[in-house]
Amino acid sequence: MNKPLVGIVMGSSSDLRIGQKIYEELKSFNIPCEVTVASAHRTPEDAAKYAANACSRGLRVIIAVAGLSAALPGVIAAHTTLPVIGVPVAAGTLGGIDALLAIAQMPPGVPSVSVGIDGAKNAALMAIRILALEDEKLQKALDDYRKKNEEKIRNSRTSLTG
Ligand code: RP5
Repeated sequence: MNKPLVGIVMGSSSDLRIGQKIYEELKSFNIPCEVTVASAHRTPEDAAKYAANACSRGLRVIIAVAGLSAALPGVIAAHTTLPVIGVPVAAGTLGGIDALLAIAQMPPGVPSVSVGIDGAKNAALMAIRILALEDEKLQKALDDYRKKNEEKIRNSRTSLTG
């Protein structure tokens, strides 16, 4: 089995509905990946250790999935120089806005980027774009994907006029 290139870290097993979608999207491009649970607040040492060892284990991108006061992507970013993509989860009373802001509003020097709330698909696709920078075959797969999407949109035009 190939060594994972993308690490999906979730703040809780309750984030699995998002983690699973990311995993499936990555798998549809044959990207080796792994899924882990480590919480920035409940198991902070585990989260820090995961991030600190990620690069030397061969990971190239980390996708951190968390809801509520989502510190996980930031904590991961604080312990690695790998690109960190945060996925804010619609958990709790604020519907994910809290997590979105927590991920996006990182202090200068410690970047984590955020996709939209519950944005599993785009998180996976962004990770794939990063990997494709050094992988021509993957770049070609992304081009094919984009063309297929174009076709889908064109074919979905309605015939309503007037
Ligand atoms: C966050 O709190 C997790 O990422 C999850 O989205 C949310 C709720 O966690 P649980 O109480 O379901 O474990 O840390």
